[in-house]
Amino acid sequence: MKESSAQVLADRNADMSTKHLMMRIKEIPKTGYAFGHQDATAYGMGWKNNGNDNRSDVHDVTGDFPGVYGFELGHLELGHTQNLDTVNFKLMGNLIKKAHKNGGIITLSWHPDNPVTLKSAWDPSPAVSEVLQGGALHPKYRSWLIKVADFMKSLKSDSGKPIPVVFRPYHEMNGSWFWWGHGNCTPEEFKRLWIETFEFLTINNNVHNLLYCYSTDAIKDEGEYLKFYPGDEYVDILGIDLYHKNSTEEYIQQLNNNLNILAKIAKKKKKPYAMTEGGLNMVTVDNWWTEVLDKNITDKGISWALFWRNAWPNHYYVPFKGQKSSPDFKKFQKLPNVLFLKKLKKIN
Ligand code: BMA
Repeated sequence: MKESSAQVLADRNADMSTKHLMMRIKEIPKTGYAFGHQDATAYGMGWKNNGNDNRSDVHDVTGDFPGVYGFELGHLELGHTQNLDTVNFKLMGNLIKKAHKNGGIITLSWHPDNPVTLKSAWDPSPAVSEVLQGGALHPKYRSWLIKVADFMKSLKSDSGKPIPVVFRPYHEMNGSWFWWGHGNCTPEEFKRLWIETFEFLTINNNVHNLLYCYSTDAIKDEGEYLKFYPGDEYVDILGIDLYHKNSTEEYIQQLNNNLNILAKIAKKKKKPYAMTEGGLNMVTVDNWWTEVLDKNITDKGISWALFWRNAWPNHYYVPFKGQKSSPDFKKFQKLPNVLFLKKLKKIN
């Protein structure tokens, strides 16, 4: 690969705004890394945005908003008005617009239902071969992708410019819990799914506001990371999802080991990289943000780290007012290398 080709986006016809987003993402590690939260402004602990709120649990605690905003497209493919987590898609569009206007970066995940069984994304029944070109469900799957394309194209700023987003479909494919995951399709089928999705969105549907992010779950080595990788020409950003599930020691080891592997791969490929999901459910360690997280990710060169949603009292990943890790989270927000919205918007 030529030196310069690494600067080219997967989508050769990407909008100017998409190229600009890529530049910002590459620029971030020179200062630090951005802090992200899933569904940050859609709801939080004990509240739900009715359309008029400008609120996030992160802001309640720190007085600053996240730099990166994750939203989820699951059930868009079915034509539903709200996603699988009951976020209305119109509201989502407005929250994306607001986050973008304020200088935030948007990343979209997608947990599409299993197209064969019509059960959830977590139904591992084989389905990928059915939706690929030549498969019985290929036309139906295309109708799903058209809905995704339409939503992406509807994202426009006040002045009518396309809002660029990081699209992160078919994530955690090295795990076997999703229908597109390990053991439920072959790596070759997965790569076809990625490439056909990419081509259908860009070529057939003229979607040009996406950066494509490939993200695995935790890995044991470089080989596992790249097993399903569709190729440099179809990917802009490399991601990894790292959750603190067992002991703190184990997580510290995993952060260091996995982010070093990711950094090594990404540097070879000259692509930016990020911790695309993660966190400690219910943040049960008081000084988790500064001592467990920041200390072990700060020197890795990631562009951002995104924490999962504040869904219920026993399923949340960032503090809300009064939560035990709040004091430490405030310290974390003040670290010069940790970019919440106020600092991230300066990188433009
Ligand atoms: C999972 C959980 C689910 C949710 C899904 C998609 O990790 O939070 O409750 O439906 O993500 O957002």
